[in-house]
Amino acid sequence: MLKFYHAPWSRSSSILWLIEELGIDYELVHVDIRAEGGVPEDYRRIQPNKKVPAIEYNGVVVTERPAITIFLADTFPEAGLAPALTDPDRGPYLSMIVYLASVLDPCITMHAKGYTSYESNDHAFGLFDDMVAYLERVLSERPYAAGNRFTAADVQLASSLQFTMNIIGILPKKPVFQEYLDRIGERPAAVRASQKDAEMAAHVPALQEFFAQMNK
Ligand SMILES: N[C@@H](CCC(=O)N[C@@H](CS)C(=O)NCC(=O)O)C(=O)O
Repeated sequence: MLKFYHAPWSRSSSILWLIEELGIDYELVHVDIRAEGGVPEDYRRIQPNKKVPAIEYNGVVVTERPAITIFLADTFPEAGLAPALTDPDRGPYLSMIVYLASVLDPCITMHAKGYTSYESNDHAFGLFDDMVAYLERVLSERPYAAGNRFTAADVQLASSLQFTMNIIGILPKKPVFQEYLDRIGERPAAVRASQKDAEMAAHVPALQEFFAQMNK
C-alpha cells in the first residue's frame, strides 16, 4: 500500500488532493513539521531535509512534489491524470509540474521576503514578473495546465494559485487566474482532501495554539 508522509495545511496538501483524485488506498503518516523540537531525526532517511511530502510505494521512496506528482499519475494511469509518453500534451504537462516547484515557489518565497531587486540571470528561478506573465499567457492560451483536459499538473497549478493568490496574497489577482480556479471548481477529491486536512489540523498542537490566539 502507498505510504504518504504528510502535514496538514502545507505543501503536501496538494499531494493529498492528488492521491484522493487517484482513488487509491493509502496509509497516511502524519509528520508534525510544527512540533516543538522539530521533526524527529530518523525521518531524514525518508526526506533528506525532513520536509513533507514524501511517499513510499513498493519499497521505493519518492520525494519532492514534481517527482511525486509524475510518479503517482504514471503509476496509476487508470485515473487518466497523466498524458501518455507520446501525447503532445506530455511536454507542457511535465514542464508545468516542474516549473511550479522550481520557478513559481522560489519566486513567491523571495517576493514575500521583500527580495525583489535582482537580475533574471542572478538566480535559476528568474524574475517574479516573468513568472506571473508566463502563467497568465499559458492560462489565456489553454483551459488547463497542459491542454484541454484536467491532469495532475492542474492539481499542482490550482493548489499553487489558490494558496499564493487567494490565501497569502502574493500572486497578483489576475482575472485569468481566478477564471481558471473557477473552471477547476469544487472537485469531490479536493473537497475530501481539504476535509481530511482540516480534521488533522484540529489535532496539531501548534495550530490549536494559533487558532486560540486568533480567537482571543
Ligand atoms: N522542495 C519540497 C519542499 C517541501 C516543503 O517546503 N515542505 C515544508 C512544508 S510547506 C516542510 O516540510 N517544512 C518543514 C521543515 O522545513 O522543517 C517539495 O516541493 O516537495
